[in-house]
Amino acid sequence: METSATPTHCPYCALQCGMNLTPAPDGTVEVTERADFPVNRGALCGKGRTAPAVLSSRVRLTSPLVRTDGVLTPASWDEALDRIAGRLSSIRSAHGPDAVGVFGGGGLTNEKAYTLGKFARVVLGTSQIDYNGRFCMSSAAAAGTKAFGLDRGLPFPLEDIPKTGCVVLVGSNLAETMPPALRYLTELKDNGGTLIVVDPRRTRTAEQADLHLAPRPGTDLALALGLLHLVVAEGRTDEEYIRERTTGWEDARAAAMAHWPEYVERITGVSVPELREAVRLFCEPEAAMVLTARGPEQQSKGTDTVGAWINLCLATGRAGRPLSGYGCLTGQGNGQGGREHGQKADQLPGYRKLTDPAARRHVAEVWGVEPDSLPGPGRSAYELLDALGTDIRALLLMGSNPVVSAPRAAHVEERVKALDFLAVCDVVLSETAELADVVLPVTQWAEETGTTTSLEGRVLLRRQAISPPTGVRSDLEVMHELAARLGVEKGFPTDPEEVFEELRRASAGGPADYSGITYRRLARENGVFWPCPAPAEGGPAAGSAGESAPAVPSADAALGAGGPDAAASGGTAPDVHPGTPRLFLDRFATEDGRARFAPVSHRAVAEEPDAEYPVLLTTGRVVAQYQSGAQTRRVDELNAAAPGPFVELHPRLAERLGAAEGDPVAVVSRRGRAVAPARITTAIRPDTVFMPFHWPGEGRANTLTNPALDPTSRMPEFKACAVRLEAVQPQASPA
Ligand SMILES: Nc1nc2c(c(=O)[nH]1)N[C@H]1C(S)=C(S)[C@@H](COP(=O)(O)OP(=O)(O)OC[C@H]3O[C@@H](n4cnc5c(=O)[nH]c(N)nc54)[C@H](O)[C@@H]3O)O[C@H]1N2
Ligand SMILES: Nc1nc2c(c(=O)[nH]1)N[C@H]1C(S)=C(S)[C@@H](COP(=O)(O)OP(=O)(O)OC[C@H]3O[C@@H](n4cnc5c(=O)[nH]c(N)nc54)[C@H](O)[C@@H]3O)O[C@H]1N2
Ligand code: SF4
Ligand SMILES: [Mo]
Repeated sequence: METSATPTHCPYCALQCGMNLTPAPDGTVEVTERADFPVNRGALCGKGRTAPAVLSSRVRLTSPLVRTDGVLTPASWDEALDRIAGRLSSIRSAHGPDAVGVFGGGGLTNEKAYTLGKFARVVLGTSQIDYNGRFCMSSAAAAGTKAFGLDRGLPFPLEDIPKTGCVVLVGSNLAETMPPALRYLTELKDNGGTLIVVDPRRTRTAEQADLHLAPRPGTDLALALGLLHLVVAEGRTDEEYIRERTTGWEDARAAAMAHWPEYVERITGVSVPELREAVRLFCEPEAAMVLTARGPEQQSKGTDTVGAWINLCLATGRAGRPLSGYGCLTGQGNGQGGREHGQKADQLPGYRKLTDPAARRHVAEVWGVEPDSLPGPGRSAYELLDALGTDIRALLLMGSNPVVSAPRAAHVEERVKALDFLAVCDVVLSETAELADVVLPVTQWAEETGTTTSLEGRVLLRRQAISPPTGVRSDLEVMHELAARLGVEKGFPTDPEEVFEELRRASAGGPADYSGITYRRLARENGVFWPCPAPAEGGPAAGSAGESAPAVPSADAALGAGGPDAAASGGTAPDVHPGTPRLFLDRFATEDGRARFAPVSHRAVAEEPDAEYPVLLTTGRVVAQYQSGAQTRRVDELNAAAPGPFVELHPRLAERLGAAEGDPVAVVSRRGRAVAPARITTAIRPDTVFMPFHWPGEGRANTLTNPALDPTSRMPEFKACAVRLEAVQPQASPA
């Protein structure tokens, strides 16, 4: 057997660390350092290092399962596929196409996400498709689109971070959620730059900060407005930039001026001197950045909140300029690409809008269907899950475990159980797959090739390194087989490169234009940043040579061909667009090229604490587990490091409760009750408790969370809901 190392990328988060995989003679796979990939330069976190454990047939599915007499029972592929196609088609005939729903995931490769969106619209004819990315960065995406006319998580590569003057990191615990990226912040400080971290908890990331602001959960909007108020009051605005490059300043300014520092201090708990210090650190250097993650975004006002942080960048001239800007740290492995190519309720490939007639015509032509046959926009993720068992009678689920990860999870679990039919494609028997009528075992990262788009907007080739075990098939094969059984013989290839070739055409001319990217290029270069249009017919792409004007207005001409990695990768052919590492330097992607201020004002969280539920619960992650834990809870080393849920609380709260370290504590919200051991620490605000959401069962954090949705992004309020704490008598251990 071939034992050479294959350069590829991690299956988990959006950093998409490079790694080498080598199959060992005993059937295991060895992960070794891949130093040529510039983003992580060989460094990996524990999850990436242990990822091959999930390839083992000890923990994964290797046979289709069909529910027979109430029990999931091994079955042949034909039996399982026939069952799915039969049920989907009879439910569609009885209740109409929208009675069949599809739920995807931001971990799926671009090829899978694209095919899933096409499958829903072309084969099933349903409008009811959305995905877990709605729970992830949708608020930042909505705010970015409003402000800049385009949403790409980071509009600059990570390598710019150490060179700026100040980074404000809002609600990101990078040290645990993307450990190799911490290096960029360390280098920033080594270079004399400063780091401000905004987090209700003094996290491992906050410990690195020059200034840590610890607002009450759900008050970032007030905080950002208070900072903008001070920027204006202290005369630190960049009037020329505001005049030349933005619109809407008057209204945004008026809204911010209503947020006096003392008022903001009362709302957030961040003192006026701290606010002033933050403004000084942010405004004094020549360049600065604001980066948000799930903290400020997973709120029922996440879009306005991110809008307020963008306002701060715009008012100070810190967007669309070298080493300055606003960025969102996308989360899942393909969180960026997964939101561009059509598994979102309102979207067509290339980040096109499903409601745009020109977009419908373009994509329908690529798909060989009539534009009118494409359904309109459907429900958002939580609304879709909430409709299961009522309007939506059948669901095809690929790449998510909502029974653990969706808000108000006990209700979602009930809705899933109320379905007439559930089919799940997964690599393991997740908690949601356990409820399915048919489970299909699929191939995963190291066993298949595909592309992902990292948090930098860098499209990457994740190469196959080993053969899949017998019994499993790829998601692309599943969709091909189901399409054929549902009467669509063509248009669902199983070869990822063939899918990518079609995706290129479907995305051509759209905001997320991949048409100039090929597998061959990706194999040669260390990723290509979109937009990357194809060369015009019969001539070289404008801008490709570095001396002519870029084809994309926002392309970074200063970088020249090939972007930051051109030297390392040997450069690109002269008739090839170099890709766009840095956006907006010349103009924003709006019609008039100007960025738009958001005229936003603070409002409370959907559920403020009261006498009955006096404490705020916020939720998030720990370094050793990933998401719903479906994959990482199957890895011994990770379980040893993070064996189960816990409730992080301040000593004052613990004392009032009479709870000691490790004692079980019940956390009760209007949605339900969860129990987990106390972890007592002064690193959290005394009015707030924190739970990670990686576990099912008694300690499931999402039993408690509030599905109050942001009106624009439809993001649920994972980061703030009202709870009360109750002491639980520890179970007497048997004598
Ligand atoms: N180990 C690990 N890494 C991961 C993942 C994982 O599950 N495990 N998931 C990946 C994915 S999909 C994502 S989206 C990213 C998420 O990456 P992060 O956004 O870094 O992760 P979270 O822990 O959800 O939230 C970050 C911080 O927000 C803080 N926070 C809570 N409420 C508020 C608030 O109201 N305001 C502010 N400013 N902060 C608040 C929390 O205390 C927490 O420290 O991580 C990716 N990487
Ligand atoms: N309380 C609370 N809840 C949260 C959050 C929070 O901060 N707090 N964060 C939210 C965020 S940001 C996110 S992204 C979601 C994530 O939550 P989920 O959507 O549940 O994400 P995962 O646990 O990654 O689930 C992915 C599933 O797909 C499977 N899988 C992996 N690769 C493939 C593949 O190639 N094909 C197929 N078919 N299956 C595959 C995995 O085994 C796993 O079962 O959770 C959200 N929920
Ligand atoms: S930081 Fe993210 S991409 Fe890198 S090894 Fe860890 S999980 Fe994988
Ligand atoms: Mo996420």
